[in-house]
Amino acid sequence: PAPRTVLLTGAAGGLGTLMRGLLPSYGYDLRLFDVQPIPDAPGAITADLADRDALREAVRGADAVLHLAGISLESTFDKILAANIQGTHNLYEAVREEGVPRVVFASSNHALGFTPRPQGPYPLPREALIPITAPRRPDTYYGLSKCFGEDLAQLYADLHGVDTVSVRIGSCFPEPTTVRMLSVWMSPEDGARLFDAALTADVTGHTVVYGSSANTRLWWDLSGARALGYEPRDDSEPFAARLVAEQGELDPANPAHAHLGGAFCTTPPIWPY
Ligand code: NAI
Ligand code: 15L
Repeated sequence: PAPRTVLLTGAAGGLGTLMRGLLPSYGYDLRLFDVQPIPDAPGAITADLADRDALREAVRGADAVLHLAGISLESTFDKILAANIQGTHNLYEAVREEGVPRVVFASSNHALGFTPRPQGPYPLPREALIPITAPRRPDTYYGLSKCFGEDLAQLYADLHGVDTVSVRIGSCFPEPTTVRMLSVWMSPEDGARLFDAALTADVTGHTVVYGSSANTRLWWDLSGARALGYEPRDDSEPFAARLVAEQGELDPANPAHAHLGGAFCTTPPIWPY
């Protein structure tokens, strides 16, 4: 099949760089967009999500947008408002105006970070996993902006017929680095599998799924992602012995260990942005 043209926003970031490496082998022709220049990609669009004209030109003729751009940790409300809330609205307006049929939105576990984490022993039975219907409980302004993005996606689906798959990503990095991440880790390769499924699945409207590998210590229900055609191949468990030896098991009395969102649920969580 012909490559599908996908606008990748946030292409200079950690996840964007991983996906720039992995998604072309699925047949995608990626257009890259980020406020930071990407020296090794001369054709990349260097623009801010505040720039509506640049966004409109960037999405024109694309088959889909994989929307990763934004502030990815807690910050001040004003910065989150500009990049994640107004920026995501600008993106959806460009998508609507140019008739792009699908968005895959990088939502986050922090949209419901205050959900109490399930306790082991692992693997948990399905009924103990956090269901996709769990109420949202943002742990930060950052998490709140992901709730906004999901609701914006629903509005644009209902009102304008733009389809979105919102992926509530756990932790997508080359390796898990904390004991919490053993439960929410998504390997980059599984990330590419899930984004490919979300970009191509035969679904309409707004679909919300959790995004992680098939970890032995999984806390949430991956059945929604699997229903898109996602078949995870990785499990964090090979990293468990070393991380637990170094850090100990999660302590139920430690507030940074009590919830899905981990240390985002403690204050103050202002990172240098
Ligand atoms: P990152 O911080 O490494 O990359 C974000 C990129 O967005 C950066 O390159 C930045 O320059 C760009 N950006 C920020 N504001 C912008 C603006 N106003 N206009 C244009 N570009 C802008 O973050 P990472 O880890 O790559 O995450 C990507 C997306 O996935 C983010 O939306 C994040 O919230 C989401 N996510 C990531 C997770 C992970 O484990 N990496 C977990 C959950 C969600
Ligand atoms: C996120 O939403 C962040 O963007 C990422 O940097 C990680 O902190 C991840 O969640 C996580 O919860 O580990």
